Amino acid sequence: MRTDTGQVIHLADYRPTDFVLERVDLTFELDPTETKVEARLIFHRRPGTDPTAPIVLDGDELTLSGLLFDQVEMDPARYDATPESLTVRDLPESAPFELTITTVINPEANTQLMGLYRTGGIYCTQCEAEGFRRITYFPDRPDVLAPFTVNIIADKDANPLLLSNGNFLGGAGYGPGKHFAAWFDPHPKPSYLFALVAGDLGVVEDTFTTMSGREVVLKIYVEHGKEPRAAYAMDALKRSMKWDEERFGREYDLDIFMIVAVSDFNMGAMENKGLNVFNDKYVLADPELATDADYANIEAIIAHEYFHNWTGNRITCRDWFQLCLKEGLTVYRDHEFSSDQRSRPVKRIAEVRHLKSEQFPEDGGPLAHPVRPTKYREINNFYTTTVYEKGSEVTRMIATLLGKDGFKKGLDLYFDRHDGQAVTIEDFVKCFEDASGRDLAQFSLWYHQAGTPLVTASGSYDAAAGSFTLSLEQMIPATPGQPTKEPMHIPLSLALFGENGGKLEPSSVEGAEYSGEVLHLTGRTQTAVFHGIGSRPVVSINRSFSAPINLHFDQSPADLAHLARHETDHFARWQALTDLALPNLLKAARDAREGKPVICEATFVETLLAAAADQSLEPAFRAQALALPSESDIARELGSNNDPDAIHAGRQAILKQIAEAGKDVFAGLYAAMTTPGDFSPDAKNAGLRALRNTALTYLSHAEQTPARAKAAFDAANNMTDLSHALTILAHRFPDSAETSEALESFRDRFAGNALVIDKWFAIQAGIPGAKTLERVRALMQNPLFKRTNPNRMRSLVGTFAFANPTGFGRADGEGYRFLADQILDIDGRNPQLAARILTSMRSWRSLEPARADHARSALIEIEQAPGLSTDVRDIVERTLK
Ligand code: 0A1
Ligand code: ZN
Repeated sequence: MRTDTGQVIHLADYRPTDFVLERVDLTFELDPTETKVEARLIFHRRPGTDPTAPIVLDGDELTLSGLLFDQVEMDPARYDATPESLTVRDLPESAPFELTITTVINPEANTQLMGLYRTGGIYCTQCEAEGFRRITYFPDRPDVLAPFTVNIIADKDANPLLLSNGNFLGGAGYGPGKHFAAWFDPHPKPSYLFALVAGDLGVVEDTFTTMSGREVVLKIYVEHGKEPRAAYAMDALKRSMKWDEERFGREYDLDIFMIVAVSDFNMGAMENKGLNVFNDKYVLADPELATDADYANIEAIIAHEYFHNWTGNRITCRDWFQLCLKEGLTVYRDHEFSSDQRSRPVKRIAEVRHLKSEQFPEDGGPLAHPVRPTKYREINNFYTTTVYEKGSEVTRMIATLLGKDGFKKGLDLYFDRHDGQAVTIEDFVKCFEDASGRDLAQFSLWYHQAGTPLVTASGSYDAAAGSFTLSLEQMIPATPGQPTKEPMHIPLSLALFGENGGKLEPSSVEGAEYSGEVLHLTGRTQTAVFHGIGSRPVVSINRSFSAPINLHFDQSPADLAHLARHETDHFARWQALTDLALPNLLKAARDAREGKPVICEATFVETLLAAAADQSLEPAFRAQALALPSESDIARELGSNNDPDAIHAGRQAILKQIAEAGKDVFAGLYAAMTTPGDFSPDAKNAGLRALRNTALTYLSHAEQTPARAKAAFDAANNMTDLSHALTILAHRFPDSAETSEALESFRDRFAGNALVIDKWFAIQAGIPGAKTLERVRALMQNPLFKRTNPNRMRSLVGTFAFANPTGFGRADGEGYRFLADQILDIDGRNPQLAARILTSMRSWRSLEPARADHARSALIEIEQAPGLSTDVRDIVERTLK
């Protein structure tokens, strides 16, 4: 394991390599513990650079077993090899030369899951960001691109499949019991996109005919016997390929596209050229085993990785500071895809919920960083919701500023201008400036300034003048390393609604650019006057969440209720309902803390129940409206001195009051929202299930007994309904006989299915209350628990730390101490996973003083432990700062 060197990498230090890599030829002789890797690399010195400079290649835990220079053994005086680097001197001034580097690596011992490793009996690689240097010495950085030839030699019986990037060149027997295969990828690529997979897997095959009429073979590899469960992923892949052609004119560029599903994977999936490797959680689905959320995730991630072929692979990042160049853009593209495939407003609500619950706390805490950071200690720690989700929001704002066609023109220019290159955010933004003529200099601050802007709005109506004045102010909070901020360009989608619910169109607007229903806030303060407004308007600001900001706008419950009924943008209706809910939930938390009774305001309950019963609204929308802000949303809004128990108690009391007031509505929905015919995972049917299950949750609050949930559990014929019923039982009635029985029957029925057993662990890890820690400890002793499997770790330890504020945050601090022990244990095997789970501590400073003290002690315990990885040291030190 790489332990911390304290080295910080700065964007300002970027310079191109001294040597240009022309070609890569790799030969792998696979063996579980001693794999031999021979890398033949052809370089020439970059013209104009120091003619005496040595070449320095990256390594990570490597030992050199051989080095040839132009096929002749190299004089040891000319090179130095350490586990971290290979330096070669006295190289030709301009002529190309070849280095042949031999290393021997141990895939079986690779528990970090970076580089070449073993999972479920197969060989697999993960090279982003810096995993390739664990395979061979290499200029392991994204701006070094070359065509790769890959030869794989392995035992034939154990590894009938030998896969790598690009197109298949050929294969044959190779001595007794062995065979080989050769692959060639003509598209120059950086090392992080390299992949190799070998082993024995089942396959699902299909084809796709591209818009220019080429036939592409599609293959999804899964464990034998699981082939039928890859059908949905295959369908999602074909829809993604078609959509990218139609929406963005992007055609696939190899003869074959392969996906391999593996069970041990640190992240969701990886876009290696022509050979995507997936966490099997995001490939495998059938109604009995996968929830509607699983189906939606599979569709989104299949699309995401496929879309990377153009945004990431054909055009890649110059350096890792530019990560949002590929990730923000590709998330934006997968969001658009899912919006087109499903319901746009419902998808937008889900995106914003995710952004607020994951990215806003990051941006408001010690781990805040710009979308395009300027320094890092460990790049693995920058695969964050800020880079991905806020990066996507920034891309979305460019589309809002330029309009759909303007955005498409800019993106076309980007593809034309930069195909085959490794570029920067500045190059990307320039394409949109050049295509539209719009100056994006101020807008670019979104890439450089961290922190969620707070926009405060207030309005006044002048009936005599027929004008409405809106005063706006923006404030961007200080974040680590950025004490002061410049005002940003914030595009606010905005509309005015009249008393009868219709839209009011202003005759003119003074004081701010307002076009296409977008108001451009560019000053620190700004006053916009809307003329020609005949009656007092109800204003809707930041419709569709056009900008990722916090908005403070003091609107009356009556005005919010008006928007919840009349807004034409359904996202904004949901926002109005949320804005009605929040003050109730905040007050409930305060009242619960002081032992006062919790009382819910009437307009809110009436408006919410009216939306729930409104048949003109999509069921999926109604389910989202009824799912109140979460406990961590409430904590974030409260901001400081948080007591998770009071937040929980207050929220539960509000849920109960809504449930009691709406008992008939919920009983009606529960009866009516049935899905006809065979199971279908489409958005419409998923919406019916979501609303029915939400009704069930409220009914269980009204009835206060597990009976109805248990009956739903017994009757369920799909995983969505089954796991929802089990969650109600476990979270609401943890000590009931019904719950024990359901948990046991679920475990027995699915013991052989890892992905479903992950749900069983996660549901229990999420049970509110102080007692859950003991349950989690006991579950770690369960024979089904597997420490080395990242999905299993995330389902138990991750869910407990990220999604159980009262359990993890129990008053005596035992939850935090437990986490410290787990982090140190995980860090010894898999630093990336340890660091990610540790980010669950990012909001510790907003806890009430006693809990904050416990949290700090646990963090210090981690910080002081010997031999920490760079990953964990970086997170723990930033979290404590
Ligand atoms: N580029 C991938 C994410 C990814 C990053 C690092 C990894 O290392 C374990 C794996 C995957 C994506 O955006 O999907
Ligand atoms: Zn990605």
